[in-house]
Amino acid sequence: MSLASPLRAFAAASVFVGAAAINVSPAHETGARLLAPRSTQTDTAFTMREVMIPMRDGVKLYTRILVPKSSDGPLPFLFVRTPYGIDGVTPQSLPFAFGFMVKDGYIFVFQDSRGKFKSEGTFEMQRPPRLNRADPKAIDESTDAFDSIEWMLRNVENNNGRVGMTGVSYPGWLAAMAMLDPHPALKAVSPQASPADMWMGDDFHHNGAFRLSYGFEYATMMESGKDVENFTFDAYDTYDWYLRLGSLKNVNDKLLKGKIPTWNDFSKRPNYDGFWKRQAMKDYLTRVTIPTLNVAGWWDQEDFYGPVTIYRELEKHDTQKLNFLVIGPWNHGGWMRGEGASLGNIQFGQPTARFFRDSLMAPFFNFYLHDKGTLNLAEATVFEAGSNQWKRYDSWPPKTGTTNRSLYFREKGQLAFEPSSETGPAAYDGYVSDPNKPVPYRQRPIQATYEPRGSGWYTWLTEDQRFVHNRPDVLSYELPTLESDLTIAGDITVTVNLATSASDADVIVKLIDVYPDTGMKELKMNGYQFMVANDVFRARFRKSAEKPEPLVPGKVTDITVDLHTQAYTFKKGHRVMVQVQSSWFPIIDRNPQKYVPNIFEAKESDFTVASQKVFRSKQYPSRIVLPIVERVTP
Ligand code: PG9
Repeated sequence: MSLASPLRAFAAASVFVGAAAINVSPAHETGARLLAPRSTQTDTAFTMREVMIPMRDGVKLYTRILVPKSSDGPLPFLFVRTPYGIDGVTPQSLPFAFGFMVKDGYIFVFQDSRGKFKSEGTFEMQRPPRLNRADPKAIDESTDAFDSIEWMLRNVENNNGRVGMTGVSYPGWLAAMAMLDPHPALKAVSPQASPADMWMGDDFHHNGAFRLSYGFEYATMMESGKDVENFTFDAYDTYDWYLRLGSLKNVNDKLLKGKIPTWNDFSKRPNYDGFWKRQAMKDYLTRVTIPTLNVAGWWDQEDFYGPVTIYRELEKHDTQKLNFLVIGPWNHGGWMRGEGASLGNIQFGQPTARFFRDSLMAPFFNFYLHDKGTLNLAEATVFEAGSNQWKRYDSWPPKTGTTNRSLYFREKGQLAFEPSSETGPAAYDGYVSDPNKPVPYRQRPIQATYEPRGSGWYTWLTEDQRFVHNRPDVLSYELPTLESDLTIAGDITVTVNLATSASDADVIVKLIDVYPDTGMKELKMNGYQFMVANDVFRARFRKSAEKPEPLVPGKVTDITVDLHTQAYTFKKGHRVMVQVQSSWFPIIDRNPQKYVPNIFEAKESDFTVASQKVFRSKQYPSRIVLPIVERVTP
């Protein structure tokens, strides 16, 4: 186990699609493919300038400016800021990634964000907005964007005075931050897969449950040096590695020795305190002055909560109708590469990513930065998987046309629209949750997140859930086979009435589409269990995210899990399934199940086997609430 890694990240493609493209071989479904050295062409349509742009505090940021060699008139800028390195951005590589916009005419600008790669200054993970706004030298990501734009307008010839910003994930967040104190020339922004709240629902925690493998691997990758460096594991199956690691105390005691600031923040701040709140975007999203195209992927393994939350928060203030949402059937950044006709084993029947780039993103920027074309963009453009159709909505979630209906957990593993009439203490399903044998979140072996020789990370949300179905520590409930299509559109919640023998518990709930047992074109798709929505809730936070509280052993407690939002058709002949479990390892750290104030300081002896009872009685009805689309009778 060593922190220093011989693997130097190949960060080129990540400029375009977030960290997902770091250290991946071109054989994988990533942006690397877009930048593969397909061309030895030296005659390109762009000239490139490399500059160090001075910020208000004197720090200089390394920036590449790609100017088209010919244009009919002044051009707008398209500006991307990133912590992942911009060495891969060249006149040769640009058309592979941004070809769909090159044709419209842009001056493309890419910048290493503060403290990373060739930029000066200090990197701070998701630096919160500056506190002292009166201080002319105070900086944050918003001022860095502002100062860069000011410099570009003055120093790059033939610009039309307008700037657009975009980016996926961290670069998407940097684009969103630029909107806080926007430069007046910033005329359109598309934050894509931007995190919004790292404690509530994005990369590092979900509802306070710590995303162990991602948090550890990302923090060490970003903060071991000025570039990005992968942590070297001495095991191929990181499930084993994290289990052997034991208590999270060992991370600093044995490995990091306090050298990774973000890990120190994780371990000192397990609850939703001022640190996480100051970093979260919610409180800053109080006005919409710039047209904003928010983009999310239904099966984004990193940041789905973020873009949907940013859209919803902005929407509260969108009096001029400038705020738009697109959600497609993609993993993290999947809309910016390839065709998007499938993800893992799931087929969507059409090139959804290409459609997004050509028909939504390019026209959005063309309209606001060039005054060209008409903008035929719906408030929300949403891909309904299952029926495999794009749908246009006036609001998201839809305000009309759906009814929230409960599906109740019932005896013998059934789901039903009718609640149970059973009473008494025996109306439950039980299982034993053993923190020493946690349920894997994806099929083992679980390669490191950004394992350069290939990792199942990118598509794990689409994996067949049969690999855990019928494990003794996973409960499953199913509706009978559907006699007609069942479509959902909107927000999903689950309430689990749980009694545990211990004093803390994780509740993981998965909504699953079970494909027909026979008749699928591909044999392996017969009976496939495809996860449509999911999340984890750490029971200690049921009453307050700020002040966790133990559970009372044996007492039935209702735990509500937000499964976020979906548009999906469960087809006739399929079945609706819900699975419940208490561990999801190592994406979620092991809950010791014995309540301790800070799980990062748990002792080995705190990890306790727990008996869980999920109630399904009249008094304690566990249920999932689905936004079912009303059928229009002809
Ligand atoms: N999911 C990555 C990330 C973004 C922001 C903060 C931390 C991680 C990324 O792909 O950039």
